[in-house]
Amino acid sequence: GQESIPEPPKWPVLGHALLMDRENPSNTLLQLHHQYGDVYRLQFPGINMVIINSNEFAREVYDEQRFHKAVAGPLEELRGFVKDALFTAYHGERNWAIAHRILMPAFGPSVIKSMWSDMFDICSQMCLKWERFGADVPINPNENFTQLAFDTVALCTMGYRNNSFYQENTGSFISAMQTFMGYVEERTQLPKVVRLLKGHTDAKYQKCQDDMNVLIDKVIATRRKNRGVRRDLLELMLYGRDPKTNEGLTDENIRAQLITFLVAGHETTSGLLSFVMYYLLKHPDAYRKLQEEVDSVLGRDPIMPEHLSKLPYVTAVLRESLRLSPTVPLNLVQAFEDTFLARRYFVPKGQICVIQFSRLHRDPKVWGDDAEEFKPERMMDGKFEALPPKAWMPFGNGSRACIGRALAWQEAIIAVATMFQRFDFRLNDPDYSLVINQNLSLKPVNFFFHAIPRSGIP
Ligand code: MNH
Repeated sequence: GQESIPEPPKWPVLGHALLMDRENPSNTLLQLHHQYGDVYRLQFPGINMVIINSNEFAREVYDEQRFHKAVAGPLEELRGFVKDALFTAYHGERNWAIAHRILMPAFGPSVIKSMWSDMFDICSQMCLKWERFGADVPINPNENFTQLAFDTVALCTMGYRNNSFYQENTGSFISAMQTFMGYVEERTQLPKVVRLLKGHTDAKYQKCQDDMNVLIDKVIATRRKNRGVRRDLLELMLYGRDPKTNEGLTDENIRAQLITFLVAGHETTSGLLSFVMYYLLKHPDAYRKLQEEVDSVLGRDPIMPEHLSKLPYVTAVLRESLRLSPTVPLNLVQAFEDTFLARRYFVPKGQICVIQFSRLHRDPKVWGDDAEEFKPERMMDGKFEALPPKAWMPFGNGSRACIGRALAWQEAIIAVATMFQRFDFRLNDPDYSLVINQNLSLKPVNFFFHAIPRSGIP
């Protein structure tokens, strides 16, 4: 039979807007999940969503025959700037397919491996800084890891050195980007009508975009004059041809793609590293196991590509952190045609569905009664590979999944292994309990630690 999707009581016009805890929406979402079940409907002015909270329903909406990526909310706002670049392209948009075919090889295993020494270089800058500051200075992971992640993507994809660790602040590009992303967040909170009426009239909003464009245009122009100095993503974008249409990318599109990599690649990876530190510092057993693995595999040597397969515990810690604290907290998809979920809930064509990773990743049917606990052991010894389909989705789904996954992964392993090889860590506040800031990405708030250089490691 047919049933309607459960829905909390709502106000006229505002719908469920007043229900949401603005500071911490995940509190409300947790409560609604318990109250209304694995699938329920929410309505805000101008948008109506079906919220997906379990593996059973995720498997349905991740069926690419029935649902496709939706560009709505913050993605729609970001699209105002970077248009049809990979992350913000509409489903089926022509330039997405062309760029995807040109760029996929550039994110392949051999290219990612060739980024090794650049990644290690940036990570060493961070470690040197911590060594010089010493054990007494509290370290803000969000700041440090944002600098690490930003400098890494900028260097690895386009040969640009932001030198964040040598600057007083993060540098003008990062601050322009952060201000801009602040606007994206702010505007996403507004009803669509208000957004359309306001337009993008704010001069500061425009200036951030101009600043970013100017810098990226310089990077592109310099490379045009120095063809072949690096074999990186920028080179491929400038001179690569789509094997299918034989078309290349326009300079405007390349600029948008580069900015997309920086936007998509720095907060996400930075948040992952912050949460890894949080979980390790709160779980001394896991901390000890990880450091023992690092010591026995690396000794005093710098990490090399051949070490990767010998660090299963480091890998499991990253996976488990992303399960409990997926730094991209949700995914939006849309129905191709009228359809039913679980054969009984009607979903009309175009319906937006929101997959809540924090709920999906705690589905007790998949993860068991200890789903809330941090246990890296569940992510190793073949158990990760044996998970049911669509159980662990922090990098998204199918053709629109994260193109930077292997880059982020290699960067994170280099960083975690090198940090624990060179330092011991302790919490600044031993009683710190996790407060999460949920904007476009998740990060821990007011979290500080100390890095104590280990004797005997150069
Ligand atoms: Mn990334 C898409 C998560 C690192 C560049 N990324 C996605 C999606 C998720 C995601 C989820 C799918 C979004 C959607 O369906 O709407 N990304 C992550 C996480 C990390 C990450 C959790 C780090 C940890 N991403 C990176 C890095 C880069 C990058 C690093 C760039 C170098 N991501 C992208 C791009 C897309 C994307 C580009 C869009 C791909 C496409 O749609 O073709």
